[in-house]
Amino acid sequence: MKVLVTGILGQDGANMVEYLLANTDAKIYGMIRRTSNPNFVNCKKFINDKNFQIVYGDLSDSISIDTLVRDIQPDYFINFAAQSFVACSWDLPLQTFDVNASGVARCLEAIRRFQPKCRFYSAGSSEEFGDVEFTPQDINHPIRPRSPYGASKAAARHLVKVYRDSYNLYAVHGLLFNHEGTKRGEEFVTRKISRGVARINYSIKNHLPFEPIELGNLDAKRDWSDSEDFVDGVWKMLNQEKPNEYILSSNETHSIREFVEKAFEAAGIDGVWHGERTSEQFSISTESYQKINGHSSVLVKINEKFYRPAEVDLLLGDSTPARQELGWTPQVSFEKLVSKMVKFDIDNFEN
Ligand code: NAP
Ligand code: G4F
Repeated sequence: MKVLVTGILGQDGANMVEYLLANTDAKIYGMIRRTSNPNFVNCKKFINDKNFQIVYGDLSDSISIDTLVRDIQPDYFINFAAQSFVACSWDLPLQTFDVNASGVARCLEAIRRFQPKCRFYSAGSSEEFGDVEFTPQDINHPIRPRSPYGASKAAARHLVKVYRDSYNLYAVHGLLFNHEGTKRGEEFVTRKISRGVARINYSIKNHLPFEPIELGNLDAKRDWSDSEDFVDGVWKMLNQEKPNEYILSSNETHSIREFVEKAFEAAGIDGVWHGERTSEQFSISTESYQKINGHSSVLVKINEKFYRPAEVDLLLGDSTPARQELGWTPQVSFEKLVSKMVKFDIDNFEN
């Protein structure tokens, strides 16, 4: 069995490769794009595995995608590559659309032309639901994107359906709510917070001054899970009799504010909120402050530059069908996820 996985330097691609190497005998081809200084930090566990091989390709280059599918003849093509940062998609709308939407068309065309039996996964997003009409969101929720990123993923979803219907391909576009973990990129809010907590924790322990974490909208709510749980759901979606599409989600929602509270709690730092709107701050409670007397006690403050031109205020998924029909069972709760990320970043900050 041969599996082509894209986005392997990122979070989900790396977790998928680890999952496939642990659970199958497949030969894995991990696609990376050419960059001057690639970061292999997420690939440490498998980079030298005998069943793993790096290949070059880029979703914006159809020749590279055609060549990979034609030469490898993969049984599965799992496409996690994307311009995945919503905030940046207003700065790079065309590049986002080219990679996330046209890139999926390039994958589908390559499969249609060179290996039509290949099963294809397209990484869809709850961001497609956008300005939500009802809660919890299920697979029938209308597409109402609020960002160029959301629009690009919605376009990919239509393309996958068109190719599935037109050419009878096994192609699925999973609708995944936010998922995080120790391989998460540093600009996403959860990792930004867990790394910030680790930095501040180190300063407090060593009686050093520290700068607060600067965040944008604290009131947005997200349905957060662990990426390591989700790659199992993706693999199950790819191995059904028919290419049914599912939502993967935790079925809980929490605000950014709650993530901040839980993250500092996981490090044993007591904080309190005070102030309003853009002046709101999270500061060390008076009792703990005695220990670092003389230094600023502000842990989190608002920086308006992190507000977005349009926000997705509330995401809360309903993944009951995936749990019942695919037998998918996520293991990691919100609390476990936050403490796992904070602990990992504290351990790595100090070593
Ligand atoms: P990620 O960590 O940002 O990884 C994305 C990967 O795509 C990176 O390794 C990046 O390469 C690669 N890439 C970007 N542009 C490319 C191009 N033109 N050609 C080839 N590779 C390219 O994202 P993730 O969190 O793992 O997410 C995986 C997928 O799921 C994405 O499609 C994302 O949009 C989607 N998704 C994610 C979530 C979530 O909460 N994580 C939820 C729903 C959907 P470099 O390393 O070279 O930059
Ligand atoms: O962590 P985020 O950047 O993730 P976002 O925008 O929800 O997108 C992630 O999940 C999507 C699935 O729903 C994926 F498709 C997508 O690829 C990505 O993985 O922001 C989460 C929330 C937003 O409401 C944002 O406004 O956090 C808010 N936020 C507040 N302060 C911040 C910040 N986000 C970031 N990145 N940085 C801040 O300082």
